[in-house]
Amino acid sequence: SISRLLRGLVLGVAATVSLPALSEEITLKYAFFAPAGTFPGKQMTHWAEEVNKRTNGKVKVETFPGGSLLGAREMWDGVTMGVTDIGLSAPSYDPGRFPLTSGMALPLGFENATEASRVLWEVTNEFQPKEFENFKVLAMFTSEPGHIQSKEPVRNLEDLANMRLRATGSGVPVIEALGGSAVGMSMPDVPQAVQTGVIDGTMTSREVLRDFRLAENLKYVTEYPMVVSTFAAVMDKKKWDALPDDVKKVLNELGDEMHAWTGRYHDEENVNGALEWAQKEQGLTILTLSDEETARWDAKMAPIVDEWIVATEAKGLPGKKYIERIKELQKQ
Ligand code: 3IO
Repeated sequence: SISRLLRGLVLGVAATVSLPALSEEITLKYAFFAPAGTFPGKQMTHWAEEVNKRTNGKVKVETFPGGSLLGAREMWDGVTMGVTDIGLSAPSYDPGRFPLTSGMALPLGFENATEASRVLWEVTNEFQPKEFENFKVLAMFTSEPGHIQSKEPVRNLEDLANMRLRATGSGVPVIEALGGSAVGMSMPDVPQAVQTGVIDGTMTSREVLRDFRLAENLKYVTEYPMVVSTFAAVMDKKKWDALPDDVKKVLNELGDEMHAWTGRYHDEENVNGALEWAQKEQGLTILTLSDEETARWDAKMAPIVDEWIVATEAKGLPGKKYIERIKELQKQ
């Protein structure tokens, strides 16, 4: 991955050197760590096409999906170093780097990606978290709340006790609170980890059953929505500042639209389509928890938010206000 970073750096420098004067055509490189056919990848393609259309062809966006330029955890530094102009990655993979935004990936009872994506965009604009200070945030959105997807059925906490489940960085404490053992890894690494038996399942949004073909091995979903994953598409602040005003205006307008576009696509087509496919073609079983069992799970989740507030305030960050505002915005 160092060699990939170096290769990317060389490509990036070459692209920077050949950047035309700003009155001319502008080409922006946009990197993402997972395949173009996944929902964040579709979001990237849609953004690229809209930018080209709305600037009357003046801005071209060259996309690099599938980690061809940068992997998930390399993305942020890759943007700063100029390996890519724009990078899309998941702040929820790295709560230490994005301490305030990690509050969005707590068990807060989001209904779906459309709601959580709107709230994420609004709290980010309102709080302007310091963790993004060197970046211009071009778009943000979330996945739907993650569900346990497993080889063996999970019907109660006892079933979870000896399971190794993959989670994002923010999802680790959630799986641990339920008594499971959590393994953090990036989404593209999950299919192989499932096939080789490194993990018994994953806690993720459910479209991955189709988009990463996980339903071939994971035959059970437990109907208990947990935490969303957050995504941000960012550009280096200095590079943003150098863009012409008319281009900035187009990108700002599009930024305001992307959370709703992506949330709708993910909730209505992506997840539903995947669940139908997995049930019909792969024999997926969806398990519901009894009311009594749901109450046990809810009780395990309850302290997580308060613990996060205490830890975040101790870092000198407005964790309490951030969560209060999220709860207000959820009602709107
Ligand atoms: C994700 C990342 C890349 C492509 C598709 C995806 N669906 C959900 C995620 C985020 C993630 O890793 C997770 O567990 O929620």
